[in-house]
Amino acid sequence: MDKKRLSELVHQSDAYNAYESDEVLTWCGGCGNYSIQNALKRALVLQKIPPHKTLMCFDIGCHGNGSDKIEGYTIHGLHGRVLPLAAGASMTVDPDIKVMAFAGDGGTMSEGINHLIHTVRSNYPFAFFHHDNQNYALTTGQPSATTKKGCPMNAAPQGVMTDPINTLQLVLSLEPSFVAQTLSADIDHMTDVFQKALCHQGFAFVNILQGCPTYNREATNEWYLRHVQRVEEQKDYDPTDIWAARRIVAQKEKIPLGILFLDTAQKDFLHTLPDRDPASHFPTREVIPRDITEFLSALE
Ligand SMILES: Cc1ncc(C[n+]2csc(CCOP(=O)(O)OP(=O)(O)O)c2C)c(N)n1
Ligand code: SF4
Ligand SMILES: [Mg+2]
Repeated sequence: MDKKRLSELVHQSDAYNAYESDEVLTWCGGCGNYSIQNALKRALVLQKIPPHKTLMCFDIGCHGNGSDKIEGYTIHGLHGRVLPLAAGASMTVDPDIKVMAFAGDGGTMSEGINHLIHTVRSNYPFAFFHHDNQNYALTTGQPSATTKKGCPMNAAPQGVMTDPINTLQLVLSLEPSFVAQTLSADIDHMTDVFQKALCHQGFAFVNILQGCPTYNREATNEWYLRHVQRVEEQKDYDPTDIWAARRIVAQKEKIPLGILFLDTAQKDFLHTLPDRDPASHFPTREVIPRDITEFLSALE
């Protein structure tokens, strides 16, 4: 069965519906957050991960308002701080729980850029979905570190004076283990990339070029679709070659999409820790279930 057909069938399944929440969606019409969350649900279902086996950590922002739009365990943390939140969670939850983090370009590339650097270096075991809509959207369209130079924004009507930061170049300079880029206008591509990120043993950095029709009128879905180039369609592209990845994100002709870099040999943070003699398992495995019925009834 082709991927498109499979993806459509997933959308109609009970496993997909288990992720649907009753909350009212509040994003603007045409917002990329709809398709991102749709692709995430498809990817989780295709990976056979049910809602009760997830822990989704959300930053503050438009994307973060998705925290109650999806079933599963969710935490809505502080602005710019979702990475240490998810890193801590990934160290302490049961290893069967899939930890994920979601944040915008504002929180990630300014307030929390220090956390990004150390999370990549430490290779914590969780997947990170970076919603890059090139602005601080929830606070009504201020420029972020990824806004294009010269682009007029609220609070910068003359346009931003600095060049945008090259997020992928920064991440690739930190010896990452997984770096991918995808596009909110292409739900099948996102579903595919998200599944690979969910399977990765280590920190999976997924940059999502997200449409924000309300505040980012320059990089529209149509504009992106004209400018992207899928690395999986380039037969000589080698995602295990860090310099190939660094070259492709440095050039300005086309925006690369797909798995740009993958190092499966790198151990994630948990597996770099020495065993606590004589135990050779995670501390969470040592939690002993206790019957607390008697204790609870004493409190009534
Ligand atoms: C430390 C801190 N600084 C600023 C804010 C105000 N604030 C809340 S959301 C937001 C914009 C978020 O932009 P981004 O992270 O790109 O997410 P988006 O809304 O674009 O999805 C800002 C500035 C805050 N809540 N906390
Ligand atoms: S302001 Fe932009 S990111 Fe926020 S909900 Fe509207 S379209 Fe989406
Ligand atoms: Mg943003």
